[in-house]
Amino acid sequence: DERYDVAVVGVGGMGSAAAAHLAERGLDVVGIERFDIPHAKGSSHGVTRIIRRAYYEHPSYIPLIERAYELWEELDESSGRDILHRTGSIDAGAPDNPVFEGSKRSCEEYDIPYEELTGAEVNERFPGYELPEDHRAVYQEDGGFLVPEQAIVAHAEAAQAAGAEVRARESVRDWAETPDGGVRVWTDRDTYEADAMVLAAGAWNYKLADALEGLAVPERQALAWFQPETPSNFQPGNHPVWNISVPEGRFYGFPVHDVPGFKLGKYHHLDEQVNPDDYDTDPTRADEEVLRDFTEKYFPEASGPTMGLSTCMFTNSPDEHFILDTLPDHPQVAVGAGFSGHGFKFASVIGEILADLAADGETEHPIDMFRLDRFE
Ligand code: PYC
Repeated sequence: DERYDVAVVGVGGMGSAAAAHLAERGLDVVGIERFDIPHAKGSSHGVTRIIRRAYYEHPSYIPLIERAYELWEELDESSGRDILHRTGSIDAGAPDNPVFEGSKRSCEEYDIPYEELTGAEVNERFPGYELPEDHRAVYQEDGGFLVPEQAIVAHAEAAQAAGAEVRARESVRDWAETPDGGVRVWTDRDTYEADAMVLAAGAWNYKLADALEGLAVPERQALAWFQPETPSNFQPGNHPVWNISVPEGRFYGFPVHDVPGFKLGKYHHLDEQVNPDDYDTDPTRADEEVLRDFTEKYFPEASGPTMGLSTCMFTNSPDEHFILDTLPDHPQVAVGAGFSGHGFKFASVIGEILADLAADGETEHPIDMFRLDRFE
């Protein structure tokens, strides 16, 4: 049997990027995906994903998001697909909330151009928003959205064009280290051997690595698309993507793109931890109500009839920061996990990091904050 340089398990947001980076370095790659490429059963479907540069979660993400932007631009160009859309971003909330404060801190620390606005100023400048007037907001012009399904296709096609073998509808059952320090991967169709492996199985990662048990926990999420009553206020040119912290929780949303309706969601929607192989994927009236109540209050012009509902998963780490590392007992296995609902925008650079870790065991990207040993 052929021995590959690297087996990539999961060809979704992260795995497709890793496969592309590895293959483009001239390595022999097999990518294995249990569903379709792309599919709607994990964490990378639903037409739009926010990208924002004024990263409120922590300034350590800024060098990574800068590189992610560069790589998205390259992919957009090389694939001819419309992947990256700039709309500007709003990070807002009551005066000392962490979304506004964190976003401003990251901009200050990394000299990112931004504007500080009150809620009243946001509402005036971007009709459709109805933030409380005393809210504080960071507006950052590079924010926008990615089209995740197109990004996955572009990365998978780039991997294939560089010689990678990509296989869908094939489920990894197990893997083990080989006596010579490689890996053997058993699927429901075949067996593969490789020198190294990338684990990028999203919500399924914890089932494939004991070291991730309790550290990459899937959570059910819901999304809604509501028809705006003033459509022009919710077009990409007029409506920045947003993250907003209010007493009801932390929410995010988008202008209308590709499918009808203004899309929004709530972080940690109903706090439901799930088994990705067995949970209620059908959206419910309760899911819808949380999102409609928020919309009626903060974006009332967008609270028309429901256009669509969907569910997806976050995979949460204990501190909601990413997990990027090699496995403690298996240095030939690179893992990207626990993206905690804010990973997709980084997929382009995470592919590069996972490729570095699988091919060289190390990376020049600053990932100290994302290592597994922080949980010891
Ligand atoms: O990171 O902005 C974000 C985001 C939006 C929805 C989930 N995460």
